[in-house]
Amino acid sequence: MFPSNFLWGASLSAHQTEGAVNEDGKSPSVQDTRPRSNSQIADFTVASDHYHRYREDIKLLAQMGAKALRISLPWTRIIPDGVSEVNQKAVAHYRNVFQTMQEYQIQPLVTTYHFDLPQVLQDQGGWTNRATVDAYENYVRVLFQEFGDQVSHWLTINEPNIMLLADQKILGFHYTHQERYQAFYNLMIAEKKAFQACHQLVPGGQIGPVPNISYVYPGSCRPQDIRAAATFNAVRNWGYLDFSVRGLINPLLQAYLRKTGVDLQILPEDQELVTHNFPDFLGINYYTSVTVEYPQAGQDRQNGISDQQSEDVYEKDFYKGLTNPYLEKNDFNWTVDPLGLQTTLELINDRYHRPIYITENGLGAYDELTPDHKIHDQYRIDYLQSHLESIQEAMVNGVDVQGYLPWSAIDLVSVHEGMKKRYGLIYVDRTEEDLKTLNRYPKDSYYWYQGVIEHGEVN
Ligand code: BGP
Repeated sequence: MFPSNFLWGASLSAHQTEGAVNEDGKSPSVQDTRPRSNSQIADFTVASDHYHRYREDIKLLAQMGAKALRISLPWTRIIPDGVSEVNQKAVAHYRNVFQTMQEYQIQPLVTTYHFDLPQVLQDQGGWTNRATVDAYENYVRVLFQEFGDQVSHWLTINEPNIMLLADQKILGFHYTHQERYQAFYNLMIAEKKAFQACHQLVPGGQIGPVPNISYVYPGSCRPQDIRAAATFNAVRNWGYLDFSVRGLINPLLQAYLRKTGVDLQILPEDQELVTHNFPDFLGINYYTSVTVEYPQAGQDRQNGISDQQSEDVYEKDFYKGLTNPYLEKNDFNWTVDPLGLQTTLELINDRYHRPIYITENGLGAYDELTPDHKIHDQYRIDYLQSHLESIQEAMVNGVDVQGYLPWSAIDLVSVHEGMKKRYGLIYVDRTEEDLKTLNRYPKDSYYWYQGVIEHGEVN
């Protein structure tokens, strides 16, 4: 049984759902401009039309029993030039969104920024330019002032680790190694400024980071493989959370940065900021696990940590991803590993001692709409059920998990695969090529989740 105050909900991001890219003063983000290699058609122009249909979506989620909804706010709508003028039309729109949630007794969890940096800022170097930190601080201060009376729970920056490590696929361009880690540092400083500003401006406000964490297995018990897994864990997972929660650069990440010749530009005033501003809780996005070994001579290939697929991971002299023979995969080659989630939660609890919200977890799949508008997604139910069972086990073992907000509330444009790959509890009737009706149809998983919420248990 989950506790009666457990925050059952679901998650979305702005650019993947809203559409309306040319409306109400929005400027282009790096997501609007990035080349979409494997999906030319399902761009973000219309997406799931959530900007116009948010009332309908919130109502459906309320009928499912949701007590919370995680959305993101688009910087490009709130401050279209990235740095100065606040767009009052956008502020009015999101005040209405939060008002609607309140009417349905749905608590918002709000991500300040989910992959969609204003293109105007990217043109000036994006996160490699320290001026972007100042622009972000100004932006979040606007958010806390405008919405602090409606939103108490904030999330800073969605998955900075994945955004940077999978730059080409997510952002549409490549950082050099030095740029990537300067961007990492600047993002982490930006996050600290958001902690500080939230605590100053939102009475009773709470804020947390939202990294993507994958459990990392060593390919064998060979010491070199253990070291490879430890380094990859630091680079992919702990580097971000250690900076955020402990205010330090993880020693294995330090070693990696030193060996790879990274020279971070750190300002003298950063130390004070970094060691005095901390999160109230952790948002954790979890989908999969990764297995790595130490790369043997002659195994050279292109460096990459391109997304959530173990086999893409490679960095000469550090780690090489491989298939874990003990685990199954989904249709998109992502390993399915609920026990990895339990272990991850227990480790995070041990390292950071903070309440946790699962802010993303879900199954991307090819859903098929039947002629009578049903989606029989037993595969998604199985995925969600097994992960919820793991969460429950972790909670029994003392981990303070406060809520579960699976990805995603409604179907949306997948970062990597457009509309082919669906995550929603609610189907959105469009294909890659055809906007069709954009009607919403609850899937079997929606009704299953409704039962889970109602009874507070998974079985
Ligand atoms: C996370 C992102 C989400 C979402 C999800 C699934 O990393 O925060 O925005 O897209 O991954 O990824 P994809 O759409 O590529 O399957």
